[in-house]
Amino acid sequence: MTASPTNRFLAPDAAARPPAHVRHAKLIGWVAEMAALTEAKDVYWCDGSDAEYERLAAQLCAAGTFTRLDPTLRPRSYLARSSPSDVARVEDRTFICSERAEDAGPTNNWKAPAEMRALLRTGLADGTPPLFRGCMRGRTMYVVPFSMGPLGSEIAHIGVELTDSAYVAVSMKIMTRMGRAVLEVLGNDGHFVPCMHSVGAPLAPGAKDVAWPCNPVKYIVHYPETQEIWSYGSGYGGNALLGKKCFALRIASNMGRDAANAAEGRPGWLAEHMLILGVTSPSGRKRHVAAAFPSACGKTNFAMLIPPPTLSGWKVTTIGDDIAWIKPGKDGRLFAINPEAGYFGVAPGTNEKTNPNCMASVAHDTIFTNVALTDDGDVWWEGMTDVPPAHLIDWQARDWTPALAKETGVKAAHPNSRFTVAATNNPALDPAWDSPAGVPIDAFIFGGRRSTTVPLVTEARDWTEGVYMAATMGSETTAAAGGAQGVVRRDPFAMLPFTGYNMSDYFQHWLDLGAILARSGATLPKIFCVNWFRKGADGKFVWPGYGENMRVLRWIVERVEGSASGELNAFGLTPRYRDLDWSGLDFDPARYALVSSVDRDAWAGELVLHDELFRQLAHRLPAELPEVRGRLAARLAG
Ligand code: SAT
Ligand code: MN
Repeated sequence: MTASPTNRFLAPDAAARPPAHVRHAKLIGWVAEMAALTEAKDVYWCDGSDAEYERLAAQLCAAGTFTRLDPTLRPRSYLARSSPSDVARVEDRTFICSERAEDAGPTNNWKAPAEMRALLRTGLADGTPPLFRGCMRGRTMYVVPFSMGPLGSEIAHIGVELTDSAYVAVSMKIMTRMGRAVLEVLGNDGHFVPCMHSVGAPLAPGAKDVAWPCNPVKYIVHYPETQEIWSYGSGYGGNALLGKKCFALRIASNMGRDAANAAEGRPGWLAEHMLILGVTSPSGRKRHVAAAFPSACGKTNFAMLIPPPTLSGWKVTTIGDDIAWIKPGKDGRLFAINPEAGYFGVAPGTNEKTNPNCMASVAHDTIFTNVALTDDGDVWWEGMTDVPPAHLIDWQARDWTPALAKETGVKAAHPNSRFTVAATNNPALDPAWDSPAGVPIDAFIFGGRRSTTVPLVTEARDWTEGVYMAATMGSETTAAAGGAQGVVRRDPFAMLPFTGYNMSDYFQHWLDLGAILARSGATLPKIFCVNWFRKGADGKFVWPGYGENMRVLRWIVERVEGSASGELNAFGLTPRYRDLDWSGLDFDPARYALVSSVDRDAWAGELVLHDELFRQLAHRLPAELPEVRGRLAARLAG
């Protein structure tokens, strides 16, 4: 490698001498080039071992990034506190840099790749240096090889993240199949997606580091044509764990679409913001469901659901809690894998009642970020217990008491505080969760967070109407992303922040895939739309949610089986009160009406919002969607 003249801290040849087991010339060359650009102090190749995890965790404790939790209360677990300026995904700083702006489409931020490369990597014409030059000075660059999907599976893809954050390296060990085994699969010339990450906080010689280095300037950048990711300035979640939203959704959605060719009858595949669960009926019949919800709308809870006692013959098992890669099998059925190996879930609201499986999962070997610390060295967050502890250290390391919270409203845990935990910690893990072939999907569910308008559950009349439902889905925004919360925005397929190309083309891809599979004689999954979040006049949720969602899931599965009935309305098919199993739940028809009614006026208003979305997406919008809208309007008027 050529060390740049300003490269004072780079151990000479640090990157040029990778471990003996690394044989991939292109990877070695790229690592050397990036070490030179970033002027990293040294380069460390992660092997993914437990010993390495423990070493890095100890180092993070020494640096003040991690606090080791009490070994009896929370064995082998840590608490990290981020900078208050780095607590969520930054959608306004996320870019899809396709060659043509129209291929990113109106819902993505776009910059020409050449312009972005100048900004990040090569420097501006006026001499402004690129953001990545020297950005790792004084820091180690970790080389993190990872597989999204079971190692060696035909559906899986490999990435390599270079990062100057040890927090990211240990998180990637939990969230992906990470380390030396991945390099074995990669061999001498296997394909990998390069994922470049820096917190953007070079350390001057002798300077004291902060616990959570980051930069006020942030860029989360994707180049779909060359399949590259460049992320700068943030160490948090999806901004920094690049296998997750950046690769497994934004880049992978491009891969799945690029693999399709409608004219040649090639369906391609889907990369979706979906949990995957297995549902086993009392008779032992197993079905699989993939469900899309926006961030922080309960995907993890749904994926780990425990049915209420009266439905205890039913069983739900988790394949994935956030992302699904879905490919047609030889028989035309759709098979899904979870590309991830862990959960990066929202902590607040999680408790023994709402999600006991999750509480068991995070009982040990967990990294917590931005939750509160108890006086005995455990964690706490809003909603974990009815009565909060008398004293806590809050997520910003300040004293916290219930009285203070009452007075000022200050939260002990950040609303987007998270746990990072391996899937194998989950007591409800499905035996097929790591199956290279994936599981066959029988139903898709799309759900938003809507306090009004959208009924509890509706089955689409057919694939096209299902795509319409998903495309026009709205949801109230949550703390998972920066910006205003509780505002209804259209979030097509819960993919608004994650589709790595033009949203209209994405709709077309779904329609084409359905048409191609239907032509081949395959039975397509049924499509449903759900809403757990309708509120009553008192502002409280009407539907109890959580485990009680089993009642809806049962109806969905029985619709797939052909054994449950419902009633057609303007929007689709919904269960009547008598079509659901109410045993053990005090929920009368009047309450059911509050969560299931389709109000004509509200829907007239909703259609205006659909029109707004279609106007925004008019360029290349599939004609089928306005056609469905026309039919819907006619039924509402009729
Ligand atoms: O921060 S993440 O993108 O990983 C979580 C989410 O928004 O779903
Ligand atoms: Mn998510």
